[in-house]
Amino acid sequence: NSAAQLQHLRPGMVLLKSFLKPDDQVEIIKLCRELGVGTGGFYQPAYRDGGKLSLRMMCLGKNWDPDSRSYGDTRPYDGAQPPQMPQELTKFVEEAIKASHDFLKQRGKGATDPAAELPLMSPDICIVNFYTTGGKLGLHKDKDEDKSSLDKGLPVVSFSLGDTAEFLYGDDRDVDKASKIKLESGDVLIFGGQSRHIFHGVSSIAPKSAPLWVTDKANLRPGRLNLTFRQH
Ligand code: AKG
Repeated sequence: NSAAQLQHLRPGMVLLKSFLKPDDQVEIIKLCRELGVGTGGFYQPAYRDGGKLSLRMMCLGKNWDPDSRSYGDTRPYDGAQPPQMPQELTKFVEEAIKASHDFLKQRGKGATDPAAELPLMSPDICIVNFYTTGGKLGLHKDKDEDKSSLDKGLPVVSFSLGDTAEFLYGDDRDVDKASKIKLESGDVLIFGGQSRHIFHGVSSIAPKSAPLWVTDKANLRPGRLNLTFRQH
């Protein structure tokens, strides 16, 4: 995508601004809506103490349960099996990793193997989060994948659609020390290798910041859709 702009945020962490084209964004939103209203679709997860997450969630490929922080074939909420991972989505993930590799290679003047900094990954799990304008997600690490996936630093690939998020990341679970970036509709964020274990979260969603193709063509309700892909 010629409009895409890549930023190297830290070793193993790349932000691809406007990587998903408007038509691709519309396609992904429609796909998530179709899957989201069916079996294993969106629900509001809760912890066993009764607290609820400030977002709605759907898993593809395998279920991830926020309360037990573990993966499974069905979800405890209603016993549903998550929908399969659509091939269309896998394709975008692979293109994004490849674009990051090209970018890292150019940047390092071809001296280093970009896959050493950011390993290749073929996703078998996607967590889809929908944040309304009051939605947020506290600083956390993604550490429930298989040990071998984590040890290899296989990246998390994240797609942002709809309203803009303020995204926090850093080495500590400390909001004041965290770096802040804006994730806008069409942005892809990748963190793997040395950055696989960063703390990250969403502090706020900017109301009415979604582009027109999202609100008018895809008819996304106010809020933000985020897809994070991983290899279990
Ligand atoms: C997660 O699902 O683990 C996230 O951190 C999502 C982050 C985001 O919504 O950008």
